[in-house]
Amino acid sequence: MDIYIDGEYFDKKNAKISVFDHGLLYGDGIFEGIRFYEGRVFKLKEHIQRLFISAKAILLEIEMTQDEMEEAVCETIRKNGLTDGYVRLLVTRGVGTLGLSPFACDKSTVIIIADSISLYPDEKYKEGLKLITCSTRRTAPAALSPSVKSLNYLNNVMAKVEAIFADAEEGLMLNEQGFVAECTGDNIFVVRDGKIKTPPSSAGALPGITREVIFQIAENLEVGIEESQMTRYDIYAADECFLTGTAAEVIAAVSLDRRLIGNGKPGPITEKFIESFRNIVGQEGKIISE
Ligand code: PXG
Repeated sequence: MDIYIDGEYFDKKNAKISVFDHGLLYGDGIFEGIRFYEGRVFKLKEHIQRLFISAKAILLEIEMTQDEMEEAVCETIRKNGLTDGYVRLLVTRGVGTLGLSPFACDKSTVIIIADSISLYPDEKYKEGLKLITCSTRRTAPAALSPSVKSLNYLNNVMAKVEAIFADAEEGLMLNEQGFVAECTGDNIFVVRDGKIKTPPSSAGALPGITREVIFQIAENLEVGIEESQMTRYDIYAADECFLTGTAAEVIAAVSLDRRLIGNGKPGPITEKFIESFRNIVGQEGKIISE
């Protein structure tokens, strides 16, 4: 495996960064997860744009242009001879002295890993996921905007642990006010009476790139969709529910807190969206081998 660190490639054993990198010391940095299918990188521009906006929000200077970053992602995939997989792209604050100030860091570090990822076992894509509500809340906007894809995922990690301990595959995270935000690593959608609803990003949902694709599919299929403040009741009362994320793709959720959602099986609209999503990822995306 060839891993990109600041323009050079290292094998897995030698791909290392300093213990003085503020990404490690303070979780000071940002990341993206990007998928590629059949030799094309899906929504590459959108991921890189979101990365640069996250960087701006935390005053992190990336010493590359967006075009150069896109090329570095493609080059890393090419170097690894992959056609299908997952890219984990990180930008850390870089090496500095002890102490919080990011201004003690010389320059940011860019890391690109191209690998495979399997978030849920295959059968879960047919059966759907069990969800529980986590007591760990989504990051409050007054602490850090939940739109920044930062290297601070500890509350999401703790929420995931709650889900695993409760024998569920995913955990639902509420915001400080008790409204539905999203799951630990995916956005959430419900279907009721043929219409789709998802929480707005102001409720603590990451502005997901897969979430955007769902809006695009809804338009193509002429299915009504809207952002709406939601409580857990809206999920208990839904006919269908599904989750989206680059790693998770589109997957049904069939129960929440032991209440079956609809009849407890992936619903027809969810299945249509899964099929449509699979078609889109096979057709769109930046071609890697150029
Ligand atoms: N919400 C959160 C909190 C996320 O971290 C999503 C939603 C989905 O967004 P996209 O843009 O991917 O549709 C995410 C995505 C990883 C990893 O290890 C990354 C995420 C989720 C799970 C694992 O790279 N981020």
